[in-house]
Amino acid sequence: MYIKQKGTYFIQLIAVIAIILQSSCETRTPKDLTKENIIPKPVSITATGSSFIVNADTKIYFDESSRELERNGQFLADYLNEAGSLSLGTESVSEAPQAGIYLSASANNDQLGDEGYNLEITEDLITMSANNPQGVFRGLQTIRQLLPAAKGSATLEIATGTISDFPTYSYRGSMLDVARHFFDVSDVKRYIDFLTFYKMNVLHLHLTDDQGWRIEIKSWPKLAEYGGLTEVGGGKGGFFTQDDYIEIVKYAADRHIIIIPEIDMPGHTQAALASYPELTCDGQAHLVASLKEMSSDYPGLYTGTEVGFSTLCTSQEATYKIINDVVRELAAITPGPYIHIGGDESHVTKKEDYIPFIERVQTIVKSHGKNMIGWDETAQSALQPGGVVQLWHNEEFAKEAVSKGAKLIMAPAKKAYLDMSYDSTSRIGYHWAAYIEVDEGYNWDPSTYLSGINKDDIIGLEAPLWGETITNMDDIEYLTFPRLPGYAEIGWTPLENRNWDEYKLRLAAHGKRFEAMDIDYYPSARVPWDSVK
Ligand code: TNX
Repeated sequence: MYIKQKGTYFIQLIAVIAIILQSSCETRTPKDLTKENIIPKPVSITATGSSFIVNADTKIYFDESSRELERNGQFLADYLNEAGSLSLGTESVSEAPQAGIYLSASANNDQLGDEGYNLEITEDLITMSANNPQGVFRGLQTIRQLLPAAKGSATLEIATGTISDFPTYSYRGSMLDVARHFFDVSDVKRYIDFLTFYKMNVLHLHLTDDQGWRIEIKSWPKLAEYGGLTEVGGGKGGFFTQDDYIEIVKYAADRHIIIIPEIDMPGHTQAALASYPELTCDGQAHLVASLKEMSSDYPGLYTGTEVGFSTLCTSQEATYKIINDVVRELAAITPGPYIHIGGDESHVTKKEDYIPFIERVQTIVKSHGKNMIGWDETAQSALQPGGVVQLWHNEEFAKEAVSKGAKLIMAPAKKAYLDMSYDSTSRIGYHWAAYIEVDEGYNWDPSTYLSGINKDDIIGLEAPLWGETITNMDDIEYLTFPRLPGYAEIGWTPLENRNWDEYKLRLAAHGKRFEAMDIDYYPSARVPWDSVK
Protein backbone atom coordinates (compact mmCIF):
# COMPACT_ATOMS: atom_id res chain seq x y z
CA MET A 1 0.00 0.00 0.00
CA TYR A 2 2.69 2.44 1.13
CA ILE A 3 4.88 1.53 -1.83
CA LYS A 4 2.03 2.03 -4.21
CA GLN A 5 1.32 5.47 -2.73
CA LYS A 6 4.97 6.40 -2.99
CA GLY A 7 4.85 5.38 -6.63
CA THR A 8 1.87 7.63 -7.21
CA TYR A 9 3.65 10.59 -5.60
CA PHE A 10 6.65 9.94 -7.75
CA ILE A 11 4.58 9.94 -10.92
CA GLN A 12 2.88 13.16 -9.83
CA LEU A 13 6.27 14.77 -9.18
CA ILE A 14 7.50 13.78 -12.61
CA ALA A 15 4.32 15.23 -14.13
CA VAL A 16 4.81 18.56 -12.34
CA ILE A 17 8.44 18.75 -13.46
CA ALA A 18 7.38 17.92 -17.00
CA ILE A 19 4.85 20.76 -17.01
CA ILE A 20 7.41 23.23 -15.63
CA LEU A 21 9.94 22.11 -18.20
CA GLN A 22 7.40 22.27 -20.98
CA SER A 23 6.39 25.83 -20.24
CA SER A 24 9.94 27.03 -19.73
CA CYS A 25 10.98 25.33 -22.96
CA GLU A 26 8.36 27.25 -24.90
CA THR A 27 10.61 29.96 -26.19
CA ARG A 28 8.87 33.02 -27.44
CA THR A 29 9.77 34.22 -30.88
CA PRO A 30 9.66 38.02 -31.02
CA LYS A 31 6.55 38.93 -32.97
CA ASP A 32 5.40 42.21 -34.41
CA LEU A 33 1.64 42.65 -34.25
CA THR A 34 1.70 45.44 -36.83
CA LYS A 35 3.18 43.01 -39.40
CA GLU A 36 0.37 40.48 -39.10
CA ASN A 37 -1.80 40.00 -42.17
CA ILE A 38 -5.25 40.82 -40.88
CA ILE A 39 -8.15 41.24 -43.33
CA PRO A 40 -10.09 43.48 -42.99
CA LYS A 41 -7.30 45.77 -41.84
CA PRO A 42 -7.99 46.94 -38.27
CA VAL A 43 -8.47 50.62 -37.50
CA SER A 44 -5.44 50.79 -35.20
CA ILE A 45 -2.68 48.44 -34.05
CA THR A 46 0.24 48.91 -31.70
CA ALA A 47 2.87 46.25 -31.15
CA THR A 48 4.82 45.36 -28.02
CA GLY A 49 7.17 42.85 -29.61
CA SER A 50 6.58 39.60 -27.75
CA SER A 51 4.01 36.83 -27.87
CA PHE A 52 1.29 34.98 -26.00
CA ILE A 53 1.55 31.21 -26.25
CA VAL A 54 -1.55 29.05 -26.40
CA ASN A 55 -0.99 25.60 -24.94
CA ALA A 56 -2.85 22.82 -23.15
CA ASP A 57 -3.03 24.92 -19.97
CA THR A 58 -4.57 27.99 -21.57
CA LYS A 59 -7.96 28.85 -20.12
CA ILE A 60 -10.70 30.71 -21.95
CA TYR A 61 -12.74 32.81 -19.54
CA PHE A 62 -15.86 34.74 -20.25
CA ASP A 63 -17.57 37.39 -18.20
CA GLU A 64 -20.44 35.68 -16.41
CA SER A 65 -22.77 38.64 -17.00
CA SER A 66 -23.35 37.47 -20.58
CA ARG A 67 -24.32 33.91 -21.41
CA GLU A 68 -24.00 34.65 -25.12
CA LEU A 69 -20.29 35.05 -24.50
CA GLU A 70 -20.13 31.41 -23.54
CA ARG A 71 -20.97 30.49 -27.12
CA ASN A 72 -18.29 32.87 -28.35
CA GLY A 73 -15.83 31.30 -25.93
CA GLN A 74 -16.75 27.86 -27.20
CA PHE A 75 -16.32 29.00 -30.80
CA LEU A 76 -12.79 30.10 -29.95
CA ALA A 77 -12.09 26.92 -27.98
CA ASP A 78 -13.25 24.76 -30.90
CA TYR A 79 -11.03 26.70 -33.24
CA LEU A 80 -7.95 26.56 -31.00
CA ASN A 81 -8.53 22.88 -30.27
CA GLU A 82 -8.55 22.11 -33.96
CA ALA A 83 -5.64 24.45 -34.74
CA GLY A 84 -3.39 23.08 -32.02
CA SER A 85 -4.80 19.60 -31.35
CA LEU A 86 -5.79 20.76 -27.86
CA SER A 87 -8.83 20.20 -25.67
CA LEU A 88 -9.46 23.59 -24.09
CA GLY A 89 -12.74 24.45 -22.41
CA THR A 90 -14.40 27.65 -21.24
CA GLU A 91 -15.11 29.01 -17.77
CA SER A 92 -17.23 31.89 -16.50
CA VAL A 93 -15.68 34.46 -14.14
CA SER A 94 -16.93 37.51 -12.30
CA GLU A 95 -13.76 39.53 -12.79
CA ALA A 96 -10.81 39.68 -15.14
CA PRO A 97 -8.29 36.86 -14.62
CA GLN A 98 -4.51 37.29 -14.35
CA ALA A 99 -3.71 34.93 -17.20
CA GLY A 100 -5.44 33.21 -20.10
CA ILE A 101 -7.91 34.50 -22.64
CA TYR A 102 -10.69 36.69 -21.31
CA LEU A 103 -13.82 37.76 -23.18
CA SER A 104 -15.87 40.65 -21.85
CA ALA A 105 -18.91 42.42 -23.31
CA SER A 106 -18.92 45.40 -21.00
CA ALA A 107 -16.50 47.78 -22.68
CA ASN A 108 -18.96 50.70 -22.54
CA ASN A 109 -17.06 52.41 -25.31
CA ASP A 110 -19.16 54.44 -27.76
CA GLN A 111 -16.50 54.46 -30.43
CA LEU A 112 -16.65 50.67 -30.74
CA GLY A 113 -20.35 50.66 -31.62
CA ASP A 114 -22.18 47.36 -32.07
CA GLU A 115 -19.40 45.42 -33.73
CA GLY A 116 -16.11 46.97 -32.64
CA TYR A 117 -13.70 45.44 -30.12
CA ASN A 118 -10.55 46.20 -28.19
CA LEU A 119 -7.98 43.46 -28.09
CA GLU A 120 -5.09 43.61 -25.67
CA ILE A 121 -2.47 40.89 -25.84
CA THR A 122 0.28 40.53 -23.26
CA GLU A 123 2.56 37.54 -22.66
CA ASP A 124 0.13 36.19 -20.06
CA LEU A 125 -3.27 37.53 -20.88
CA ILE A 126 -5.44 38.20 -23.91
CA THR A 127 -8.35 40.52 -23.18
CA MET A 128 -11.08 40.91 -25.75
CA SER A 129 -13.59 43.54 -24.80
CA ALA A 130 -16.54 44.93 -26.72
CA ASN A 131 -19.90 46.52 -26.02
CA ASN A 132 -21.72 43.27 -26.70
CA PRO A 133 -21.09 39.65 -27.72
CA GLN A 134 -21.31 40.56 -31.38
CA GLY A 135 -18.27 42.80 -31.10
CA VAL A 136 -16.40 40.09 -29.20
CA PHE A 137 -17.23 37.64 -31.96
CA ARG A 138 -15.84 39.94 -34.66
CA GLY A 139 -12.68 40.30 -32.57
CA LEU A 140 -12.33 36.52 -32.35
CA GLN A 141 -11.89 36.46 -36.11
CA THR A 142 -8.86 38.70 -35.60
CA ILE A 143 -7.44 36.19 -33.11
CA ARG A 144 -8.01 33.40 -35.64
CA GLN A 145 -6.05 35.39 -38.20
CA LEU A 146 -3.19 35.93 -35.73
CA LEU A 147 -2.77 32.16 -35.39
CA PRO A 148 -0.82 30.02 -37.86
CA ALA A 149 -2.72 29.21 -41.04
CA ALA A 150 -2.06 25.49 -40.96
CA LYS A 151 -4.00 23.27 -38.59
CA GLY A 152 -2.24 21.03 -36.07
CA SER A 153 0.65 23.43 -35.41
CA ALA A 154 2.99 22.52 -32.59
CA THR A 155 2.96 26.03 -31.15
CA LEU A 156 0.25 28.61 -31.30
CA GLU A 157 1.84 31.97 -30.75
CA ILE A 158 0.04 35.27 -30.90
CA ALA A 159 1.90 38.59 -31.21
CA THR A 160 1.51 41.01 -28.29
CA GLY A 161 0.13 44.54 -28.50
CA THR A 162 -3.24 46.19 -28.80
CA ILE A 163 -5.85 46.46 -31.51
CA SER A 164 -8.78 48.82 -31.49
CA ASP A 165 -11.17 48.13 -34.28
CA PHE A 166 -14.68 48.84 -35.55
CA PRO A 167 -16.40 48.80 -38.95
CA THR A 168 -17.05 51.71 -41.30
CA TYR A 169 -20.38 50.30 -42.56
CA SER A 170 -23.04 48.43 -40.61
CA TYR A 171 -24.08 46.30 -43.63
CA ARG A 172 -21.33 44.08 -45.06
CA GLY A 173 -22.87 41.32 -47.07
CA SER A 174 -22.81 38.83 -49.84
CA MET A 175 -25.65 37.28 -51.80
CA LEU A 176 -25.87 33.66 -52.81
CA ASP A 177 -28.26 32.73 -55.64
CA VAL A 178 -29.67 29.30 -54.82
CA ALA A 179 -32.44 29.68 -57.42
CA ARG A 180 -30.53 29.25 -60.70
CA HIS A 181 -28.69 26.25 -59.31
CA PHE A 182 -29.70 24.86 -55.97
CA PHE A 183 -27.15 24.65 -53.17
CA ASP A 184 -27.94 22.67 -50.03
CA VAL A 185 -27.74 23.53 -46.33
CA SER A 186 -24.15 22.34 -45.96
CA ASP A 187 -23.00 24.50 -48.89
CA VAL A 188 -24.75 27.53 -47.42
CA LYS A 189 -23.13 26.89 -44.05
CA ARG A 190 -19.72 26.75 -45.69
CA TYR A 191 -20.48 30.05 -47.41
CA ILE A 192 -21.43 31.50 -44.01
CA ASP A 193 -18.06 30.29 -42.68
CA PHE A 194 -16.35 32.36 -45.37
CA LEU A 195 -18.33 35.47 -44.43
CA THR A 196 -17.62 34.84 -40.74
CA PHE A 197 -13.85 34.75 -41.18
CA TYR A 198 -13.87 38.17 -42.83
CA LYS A 199 -16.26 39.81 -40.33
CA MET A 200 -19.14 40.15 -42.76
CA ASN A 201 -22.57 40.25 -41.18
CA VAL A 202 -25.22 39.66 -43.87
CA LEU A 203 -26.06 36.72 -46.10
CA HIS A 204 -28.72 37.63 -48.65
CA LEU A 205 -30.29 34.46 -50.07
CA HIS A 206 -31.82 34.82 -53.53
CA LEU A 207 -34.46 32.14 -52.96
CA THR A 208 -36.67 32.38 -56.03
CA ASP A 209 -36.28 33.04 -59.73
CA ASP A 210 -37.56 31.84 -63.09
CA GLN A 211 -35.59 28.61 -62.79
CA GLY A 212 -36.60 27.59 -59.29
CA TRP A 213 -38.48 28.31 -56.08
CA ARG A 214 -36.29 27.17 -53.20
CA ILE A 215 -38.20 27.75 -49.97
CA GLU A 216 -41.10 25.71 -48.61
CA ILE A 217 -44.31 27.74 -48.23
CA LYS A 218 -46.79 25.68 -46.22
CA SER A 219 -49.91 27.49 -47.41
CA TRP A 220 -48.87 27.16 -51.08
CA PRO A 221 -46.89 23.92 -51.12
CA LYS A 222 -46.54 23.57 -54.88
CA LEU A 223 -44.33 26.68 -55.03
CA ALA A 224 -41.39 24.64 -53.76
CA GLU A 225 -42.59 21.11 -54.48
CA TYR A 226 -43.23 21.84 -58.13
CA GLY A 227 -41.34 25.10 -58.63
CA GLY A 228 -38.19 23.60 -57.13
CA LEU A 229 -38.07 20.51 -59.36
CA THR A 230 -35.39 21.67 -61.73
CA GLU A 231 -32.71 24.33 -62.33
CA VAL A 232 -30.53 25.89 -65.04
CA GLY A 233 -29.40 23.11 -67.36
CA GLY A 234 -32.27 20.81 -66.33
CA GLY A 235 -30.64 19.31 -63.22
CA LYS A 236 -32.71 18.13 -60.31
CA GLY A 237 -33.04 21.39 -58.37
CA GLY A 238 -34.28 21.22 -54.80
CA PHE A 239 -35.57 23.48 -52.05
CA PHE A 240 -35.13 24.28 -48.37
CA THR A 241 -37.84 23.07 -46.04
CA GLN A 242 -38.69 25.69 -43.44
CA ASP A 243 -36.74 23.58 -40.95
CA ASP A 244 -33.70 23.73 -43.25
CA TYR A 245 -34.08 27.49 -43.47
CA ILE A 246 -34.40 27.78 -39.69
CA GLU A 247 -31.20 25.74 -39.38
CA ILE A 248 -29.40 28.15 -41.71
CA VAL A 249 -30.75 31.17 -39.82
CA LYS A 250 -29.52 29.69 -36.54
CA TYR A 251 -26.10 28.79 -37.91
CA ALA A 252 -25.78 32.36 -39.15
CA ALA A 253 -27.13 33.91 -35.92
CA ASP A 254 -24.59 31.94 -33.88
CA ARG A 255 -22.00 33.81 -35.96
CA HIS A 256 -23.81 37.15 -35.61
CA ILE A 257 -24.81 37.12 -39.26
CA ILE A 258 -28.35 37.91 -40.42
CA ILE A 259 -30.11 36.16 -43.28
CA ILE A 260 -32.03 38.35 -45.72
CA PRO A 261 -34.42 36.21 -47.77
CA GLU A 262 -35.33 37.42 -51.25
CA ILE A 263 -38.53 36.53 -53.03
CA ASP A 264 -38.04 38.15 -56.44
CA MET A 265 -41.18 39.72 -57.96
CA PRO A 266 -43.10 40.65 -60.07
CA GLY A 267 -40.58 39.45 -62.68
CA HIS A 268 -38.23 36.46 -62.31
CA THR A 269 -41.28 34.40 -61.35
CA GLN A 270 -41.65 31.65 -63.96
CA ALA A 271 -41.25 28.87 -61.35
CA ALA A 272 -44.08 30.36 -59.27
CA LEU A 273 -46.30 30.89 -62.33
CA ALA A 274 -45.81 27.29 -63.42
CA SER A 275 -46.69 26.05 -59.93
CA TYR A 276 -49.84 28.17 -59.54
CA PRO A 277 -51.10 29.37 -62.94
CA GLU A 278 -53.66 31.52 -61.10
CA LEU A 279 -50.74 33.92 -60.58
CA THR A 280 -50.86 34.74 -64.30
CA CYS A 281 -53.56 36.93 -65.86
CA ASP A 282 -54.70 34.30 -68.34
CA GLY A 283 -53.99 31.09 -66.42
CA GLN A 284 -51.53 30.02 -69.15
CA ALA A 285 -48.19 29.76 -67.35
CA HIS A 286 -47.13 26.76 -69.41
CA LEU A 287 -46.86 28.66 -72.61
CA VAL A 288 -43.75 30.75 -72.93
CA ALA A 289 -43.69 30.41 -76.69
CA SER A 290 -40.63 32.55 -77.28
CA LEU A 291 -38.34 30.48 -75.11
CA LYS A 292 -36.27 27.47 -75.87
CA GLU A 293 -35.10 25.53 -72.84
CA MET A 294 -38.52 24.97 -71.31
CA SER A 295 -38.32 21.78 -69.28
CA SER A 296 -39.58 18.76 -71.20
CA ASP A 297 -40.39 16.91 -67.96
CA TYR A 298 -42.23 19.63 -66.05
CA PRO A 299 -44.63 21.89 -67.94
CA GLY A 300 -43.89 25.58 -67.46
CA LEU A 301 -40.55 25.19 -65.73
CA TYR A 302 -37.62 26.96 -67.34
CA THR A 303 -34.03 25.74 -67.45
CA GLY A 304 -32.29 28.45 -69.49
CA THR A 305 -30.69 31.75 -68.48
CA GLU A 306 -32.77 34.45 -70.17
CA VAL A 307 -34.15 37.17 -67.90
CA GLY A 308 -37.13 39.50 -68.02
CA PHE A 309 -39.84 37.35 -69.63
CA SER A 310 -42.11 36.52 -66.70
CA THR A 311 -44.45 38.55 -64.51
CA LEU A 312 -47.01 37.98 -61.81
CA CYS A 313 -50.43 39.31 -62.73
CA THR A 314 -50.47 42.58 -60.81
CA SER A 315 -54.14 43.39 -61.44
CA GLN A 316 -55.80 40.57 -59.53
CA GLU A 317 -56.35 39.99 -55.82
CA ALA A 318 -55.27 36.33 -55.92
CA THR A 319 -51.69 37.49 -56.53
CA TYR A 320 -51.59 39.60 -53.37
CA LYS A 321 -53.18 36.86 -51.30
CA ILE A 322 -50.34 34.49 -52.24
CA ILE A 323 -47.69 37.16 -51.74
CA ASN A 324 -49.11 37.98 -48.32
CA ASP A 325 -48.97 34.31 -47.30
CA VAL A 326 -45.42 33.92 -48.58
CA VAL A 327 -44.19 37.04 -46.78
CA ARG A 328 -46.07 36.10 -43.60
CA GLU A 329 -44.51 32.64 -43.46
CA LEU A 330 -41.05 33.90 -44.28
CA ALA A 331 -41.18 36.83 -41.84
CA ALA A 332 -42.14 34.42 -39.06
CA ILE A 333 -38.90 32.44 -39.47
CA THR A 334 -36.61 35.38 -40.29
CA PRO A 335 -35.32 37.23 -37.22
CA GLY A 336 -33.48 39.89 -39.28
CA PRO A 337 -35.27 43.19 -40.00
CA TYR A 338 -35.55 42.83 -43.78
CA ILE A 339 -37.38 40.99 -46.52
CA HIS A 340 -35.95 41.53 -50.02
CA ILE A 341 -38.64 41.65 -52.69
CA GLY A 342 -36.40 41.76 -55.76
CA GLY A 343 -38.18 44.01 -58.23
CA ASP A 344 -35.41 43.83 -60.86
CA GLU A 345 -35.70 43.38 -64.60
CA SER A 346 -39.50 43.17 -64.75
CA HIS A 347 -39.37 43.88 -68.47
CA VAL A 348 -42.83 42.53 -69.25
CA THR A 349 -44.60 44.33 -66.41
CA LYS A 350 -45.94 47.69 -67.57
CA LYS A 351 -44.46 50.59 -65.62
CA GLU A 352 -47.94 51.77 -64.58
CA ASP A 353 -48.51 48.31 -63.09
CA TYR A 354 -45.05 47.89 -61.62
CA ILE A 355 -45.03 51.04 -59.49
CA PRO A 356 -48.25 50.36 -57.53
CA PHE A 357 -47.34 46.66 -57.28
CA ILE A 358 -44.12 47.47 -55.43
CA GLU A 359 -45.96 49.93 -53.19
CA ARG A 360 -48.53 47.32 -52.27
CA VAL A 361 -45.93 44.64 -51.61
CA GLN A 362 -44.03 47.11 -49.46
CA THR A 363 -47.16 47.54 -47.34
CA ILE A 364 -47.47 43.76 -47.04
CA VAL A 365 -43.84 43.50 -45.91
CA LYS A 366 -44.41 46.27 -43.33
CA SER A 367 -47.57 44.58 -42.07
CA HIS A 368 -45.43 41.58 -41.12
CA GLY A 369 -43.00 43.76 -39.18
CA LYS A 370 -40.18 43.91 -41.72
CA ASN A 371 -38.59 46.59 -43.86
CA MET A 372 -38.44 46.13 -47.60
CA ILE A 373 -35.27 45.95 -49.62
CA GLY A 374 -35.59 46.09 -53.40
CA TRP A 375 -33.19 46.21 -56.34
CA ASP A 376 -32.68 49.71 -57.72
CA GLU A 377 -35.74 49.70 -60.01
CA THR A 378 -37.97 49.77 -56.91
CA ALA A 379 -36.87 53.40 -56.32
CA GLN A 380 -39.48 54.41 -58.91
CA SER A 381 -42.18 53.63 -56.35
CA ALA A 382 -43.06 55.65 -53.23
CA LEU A 383 -40.81 54.35 -50.47
CA GLN A 384 -41.84 54.12 -46.83
CA PRO A 385 -39.49 55.05 -43.97
CA GLY A 386 -37.01 52.26 -43.30
CA GLY A 387 -36.97 51.24 -46.95
CA VAL A 388 -33.67 50.23 -48.52
CA VAL A 389 -32.72 50.19 -52.19
CA GLN A 390 -29.91 48.06 -53.54
CA LEU A 391 -27.93 49.63 -56.38
CA TRP A 392 -26.84 47.10 -58.98
CA HIS A 393 -27.10 48.90 -62.29
CA ASN A 394 -29.05 52.16 -62.58
CA GLU A 395 -27.34 55.03 -60.79
CA GLU A 396 -30.26 57.41 -61.40
CA PHE A 397 -32.57 55.06 -59.53
CA ALA A 398 -30.14 55.00 -56.62
CA LYS A 399 -30.19 58.80 -56.50
CA GLU A 400 -33.98 58.80 -56.73
CA ALA A 401 -34.10 56.43 -53.76
CA VAL A 402 -31.96 58.76 -51.65
CA SER A 403 -34.10 61.76 -52.65
CA LYS A 404 -37.09 59.79 -51.31
CA GLY A 405 -35.38 59.21 -47.97
CA ALA A 406 -34.32 55.60 -48.51
CA LYS A 407 -30.88 54.21 -47.67
CA LEU A 408 -28.67 52.42 -50.16
CA ILE A 409 -26.86 49.12 -50.29
CA MET A 410 -24.08 49.44 -52.83
CA ALA A 411 -23.69 46.42 -55.10
CA PRO A 412 -22.63 47.91 -58.43
CA ALA A 413 -22.33 45.05 -60.91
CA LYS A 414 -19.20 46.57 -62.48
CA LYS A 415 -17.31 46.36 -59.20
CA ALA A 416 -19.05 44.03 -56.78
CA TYR A 417 -20.62 41.16 -58.75
CA LEU A 418 -18.92 37.93 -57.78
CA ASP A 419 -20.39 36.22 -60.84
CA MET A 420 -18.35 38.44 -63.16
CA SER A 421 -15.32 36.61 -64.58
CA TYR A 422 -11.85 37.80 -63.61
CA ASP A 423 -10.75 38.00 -67.24
CA SER A 424 -11.41 36.34 -70.58
CA THR A 425 -9.66 33.15 -69.45
CA SER A 426 -11.92 32.54 -66.44
CA ARG A 427 -13.54 29.12 -66.71
CA ILE A 428 -16.93 30.36 -65.44
CA GLY A 429 -18.76 33.62 -64.83
CA TYR A 430 -20.33 36.33 -66.94
CA HIS A 431 -18.88 39.61 -68.17
CA TRP A 432 -21.92 41.64 -69.22
CA ALA A 433 -21.01 44.29 -66.61
CA ALA A 434 -17.22 43.95 -66.61
CA TYR A 435 -14.32 41.65 -66.08
CA ILE A 436 -13.42 42.16 -62.45
CA GLU A 437 -9.83 41.30 -61.59
CA VAL A 438 -8.99 41.17 -57.89
CA ASP A 439 -7.58 44.72 -57.78
CA GLU A 440 -10.56 46.13 -59.68
CA GLY A 441 -12.92 44.55 -57.18
CA TYR A 442 -10.95 46.18 -54.36
CA ASN A 443 -10.28 49.63 -55.79
CA TRP A 444 -13.53 51.48 -55.25
CA ASP A 445 -15.48 52.84 -52.34
CA PRO A 446 -19.22 52.98 -51.69
CA SER A 447 -19.04 56.57 -50.43
CA THR A 448 -17.37 57.98 -53.55
CA TYR A 449 -18.93 55.72 -56.16
CA LEU A 450 -21.87 58.01 -56.99
CA SER A 451 -21.67 61.78 -57.25
CA GLY A 452 -24.05 63.49 -54.87
CA ILE A 453 -24.34 60.43 -52.65
CA ASN A 454 -22.62 60.51 -49.27
CA LYS A 455 -21.58 57.91 -46.76
CA ASP A 456 -24.63 58.76 -44.62
CA ASP A 457 -26.94 57.69 -47.44
CA ILE A 458 -25.37 54.23 -47.54
CA ILE A 459 -25.78 51.40 -45.04
CA GLY A 460 -23.08 49.34 -46.66
CA LEU A 461 -22.17 47.07 -49.52
CA GLU A 462 -22.91 43.65 -50.87
CA ALA A 463 -21.14 41.31 -53.25
CA PRO A 464 -23.78 39.19 -55.02
CA LEU A 465 -22.95 35.78 -56.46
CA TRP A 466 -25.50 35.01 -59.16
CA GLY A 467 -25.82 31.35 -59.95
CA GLU A 468 -26.22 30.80 -63.69
CA THR A 469 -22.67 29.51 -64.23
CA ILE A 470 -21.95 27.85 -60.88
CA THR A 471 -22.94 24.24 -60.28
CA ASN A 472 -20.90 23.13 -57.27
CA MET A 473 -18.92 24.37 -54.28
CA ASP A 474 -15.66 24.52 -56.24
CA ASP A 475 -17.31 26.95 -58.64
CA ILE A 476 -18.54 29.07 -55.75
CA GLU A 477 -15.06 29.14 -54.26
CA TYR A 478 -13.38 29.98 -57.54
CA LEU A 479 -15.51 33.09 -58.09
CA THR A 480 -15.64 34.12 -54.45
CA PHE A 481 -11.94 33.80 -53.64
CA PRO A 482 -9.83 35.81 -53.59
CA ARG A 483 -12.31 38.64 -54.15
CA LEU A 484 -14.52 38.26 -51.08
CA PRO A 485 -11.89 39.42 -48.52
CA GLY A 486 -11.58 42.65 -50.53
CA TYR A 487 -15.30 43.41 -50.26
CA ALA A 488 -15.11 42.65 -46.55
CA GLU A 489 -12.27 45.15 -46.22
CA ILE A 490 -14.11 47.85 -48.20
CA GLY A 491 -17.02 47.51 -45.80
CA TRP A 492 -14.94 47.49 -42.64
CA THR A 493 -11.77 49.54 -43.07
CA PRO A 494 -11.79 53.35 -43.42
CA LEU A 495 -11.06 54.45 -47.00
CA GLU A 496 -7.94 56.37 -45.97
CA ASN A 497 -6.40 53.17 -44.56
CA ARG A 498 -6.91 51.15 -47.74
CA ASN A 499 -4.35 50.79 -50.47
CA TRP A 500 -4.10 47.99 -53.05
CA ASP A 501 -0.30 47.72 -52.99
CA GLU A 502 -0.32 47.09 -49.28
CA TYR A 503 -3.52 45.02 -49.32
CA LYS A 504 -2.25 42.64 -52.00
CA LEU A 505 0.56 41.49 -49.69
CA ARG A 506 -1.86 40.71 -46.89
CA LEU A 507 -4.10 38.96 -49.38
CA ALA A 508 -1.16 36.90 -50.65
CA ALA A 509 -0.56 35.75 -47.08
CA HIS A 510 -4.16 34.54 -46.96
CA GLY A 511 -3.42 32.10 -49.77
CA LYS A 512 -2.18 29.69 -47.10
CA ARG A 513 -5.40 30.19 -45.17
CA PHE A 514 -7.48 29.43 -48.26
CA GLU A 515 -5.49 26.24 -48.67
CA ALA A 516 -5.95 25.31 -45.02
CA MET A 517 -9.70 25.81 -45.47
CA ASP A 518 -9.59 23.76 -48.67
CA ILE A 519 -10.81 26.70 -50.72
CA ASP A 520 -10.36 26.29 -54.44
CA TYR A 521 -9.40 29.92 -55.17
CA TYR A 522 -8.42 31.67 -58.37
CA PRO A 523 -4.65 32.33 -58.18
CA SER A 524 -4.76 35.77 -59.77
CA ALA A 525 -1.47 36.92 -61.28
CA ARG A 526 -2.05 40.34 -59.74
CA VAL A 527 -1.54 38.98 -56.23
CA PRO A 528 2.09 38.18 -55.27
CA TRP A 529 1.32 34.79 -53.73
CA ASP A 530 4.99 33.83 -53.66
CA SER A 531 6.01 36.89 -51.64
CA VAL A 532 4.94 35.03 -48.53
CA LYS A 533 7.15 32.46 -46.89
C1 TNX B 1 -28.74 40.59 -63.52
S1 TNX B 1 -28.56 41.92 -60.97
C2 TNX B 1 -29.70 40.11 -62.63
C3 TNX B 1 -29.75 38.68 -62.32
C4 TNX B 1 -28.73 37.90 -63.09
C5 TNX B 1 -27.44 38.67 -63.12
C6 TNX B 1 -26.32 37.92 -63.78
C7 TNX B 1 -30.04 41.73 -60.97
C8 TNX B 1 -30.77 42.47 -59.98
N1 TNX B 1 -30.53 40.91 -61.90
O1 TNX B 1 -31.03 38.18 -62.56
O2 TNX B 1 -28.56 36.68 -62.47
O3 TNX B 1 -27.65 39.87 -63.82
O4 TNX B 1 -25.12 38.61 -63.66
